[in-house]
Amino acid sequence: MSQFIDHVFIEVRSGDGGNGIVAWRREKYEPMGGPAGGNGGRGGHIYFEATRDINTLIDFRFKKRIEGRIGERGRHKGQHGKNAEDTVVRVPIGTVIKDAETGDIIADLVLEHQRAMVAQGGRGGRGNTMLATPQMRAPHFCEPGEAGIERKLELELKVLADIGVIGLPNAGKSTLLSVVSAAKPKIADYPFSTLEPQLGVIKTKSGNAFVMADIPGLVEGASEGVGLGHQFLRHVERTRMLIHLVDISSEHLEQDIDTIRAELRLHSQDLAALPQLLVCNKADLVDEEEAAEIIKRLKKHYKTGNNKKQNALFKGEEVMLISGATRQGVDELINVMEEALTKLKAEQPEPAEIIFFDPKSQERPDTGFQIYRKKGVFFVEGDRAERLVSVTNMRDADSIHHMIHVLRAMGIIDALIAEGAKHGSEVVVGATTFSFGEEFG
Ligand SMILES: Nc1nc2c(ncn2[C@@H]2O[C@H](COP(=O)(O)OP(=O)(O)OP(=O)(O)O)[C@@H](O)[C@H]2O)c(=O)[nH]1
Ligand SMILES: [Mg+2]
Repeated sequence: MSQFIDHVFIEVRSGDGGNGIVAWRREKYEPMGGPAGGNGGRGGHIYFEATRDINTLIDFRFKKRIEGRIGERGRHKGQHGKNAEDTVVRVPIGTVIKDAETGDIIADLVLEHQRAMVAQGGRGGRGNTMLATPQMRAPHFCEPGEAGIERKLELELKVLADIGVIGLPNAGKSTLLSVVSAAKPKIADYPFSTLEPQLGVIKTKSGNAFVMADIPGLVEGASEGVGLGHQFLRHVERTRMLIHLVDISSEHLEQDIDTIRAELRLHSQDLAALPQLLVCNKADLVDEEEAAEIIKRLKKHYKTGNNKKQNALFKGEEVMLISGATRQGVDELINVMEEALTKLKAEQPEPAEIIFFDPKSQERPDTGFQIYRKKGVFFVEGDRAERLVSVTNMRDADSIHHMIHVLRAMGIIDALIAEGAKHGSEVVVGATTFSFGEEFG
């Protein structure tokens, strides 16, 4: 548990729709019946799903591109091709998915089984059955399947901590983390020695394990951007409870406490409403009696015992005394946290499944094309144009007519003319070469 934020860039492409087909009814007494080509099936969607079974994004270091399955092509007798199976990419709970091009957050997967669709599969193309009209009862053409959606994504793993430790710089947060877990954070006798949130796993005697995060950098003005604490508070927003650590030897203890509490409230009401345990650290620096006085004073001042919910969680231990240096009170603190967390987890069962649909998962830059000229030959590049040509029957005049109609509607014919294509110019679309103005004009 060293790295707090795990981070990768990947590409996804949903499955292309299956092509429609051209087919004809062949019945005993009707040798050449009407059109019978079915539609292609839908291409596979791409989903991301959060799971407990994975803890890192390390798999994506080698799996940089994920492609959805292609829909089945249409079948004979007017039957549609099968939709492709969707692709479900499993990621750890706590994965934030962003559009790498815009930086927009697509989904923040914080719950087990939570899903987000990031790219919708292409629709299947229509077969000639569906394309028949009263004017053209027997079309010899069909539609290509729609292209899949291609996206660049950024995945970021923000590990979810059960407990967030907040407190002024130098309060001893890193020291506490290092004594309750195997984490080895930097500890130093000056403020801001920790620059990024640190995580540690606390293993309790009864065999439970929970994650504690040290959230550094909270100071007065943090909610206005002073220090680094503000951006780190995002991480604590997902924790179930907070430990507010203070240095009991401070000469202005109440002021220290109020500063942090005020920053919390300014940042987010939800955060301020989390169960919070006030823990006085550095007990070894004051004598026992003095410490007991201070605890009494704080309990009275903050009337912690009056908060029923807190009370139920912490059983009158709303202000605790520890020393990270000598480990005094640390085992009791672990017990209190464990009990409170067990209750909190039981109170907030996780919803079974939530699905996000990103509207952008349906945006198809499908109609885009490019024309370039090389040694007098015109090349048309573009997914939809190439697919269209690939499903067109070049021996059938109606089909070619339909293809040209669609290419014209896409603006490709005009663009070729603008580029200088003339009667007889060679035009290459995908794997097919045309003579402009004859089949193609
Ligand atoms: N005497 C005493 N010193 C402590 C105790 N806990 C921490 N310290 C000291 O206090 C100083 C700050 O401790 P850290 O754990 O680095 O404090 P922090 O809250 O992580 O500080 P930042 O990362 O700067 O926000 C260090 O010199 C620690 O050795 C304690 O219980 N008793
Ligand atoms: Mg620290």
